[in-house]
Amino acid sequence: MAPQKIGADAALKELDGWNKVAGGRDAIARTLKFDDFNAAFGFMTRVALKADKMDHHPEWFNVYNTVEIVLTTHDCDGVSAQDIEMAKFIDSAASA
Ligand code: H2B
Repeated sequence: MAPQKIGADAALKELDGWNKVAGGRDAIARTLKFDDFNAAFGFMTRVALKADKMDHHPEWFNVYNTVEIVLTTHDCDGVSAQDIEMAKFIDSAASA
């Protein structure tokens, strides 16, 4: 069964540090900065393992110590509970 769309506005009420993406797409975004590439890639590795377990994958872009992340659920064409779970995991992994 496809996950249910919650929508970015409702999801953002449960999250700190996340924003709506520009351009009308129902998705949320956060940009994180780390000390260096090693820290950024270590974070990405932890998130990748979680994503694989959840079968829910971020859209992301990395340059050196910066990771730009967009979360949305392709199966329902918008933000779902899976994105909220992933966003919370990302926040905890980034501050670990
Ligand atoms: N990730 C995200 N972000 N959204 C999805 O809808 C999604 C996914 N669907 N990862 C999964 C994989 C689906 O394509 C597979 C077939 O389960």
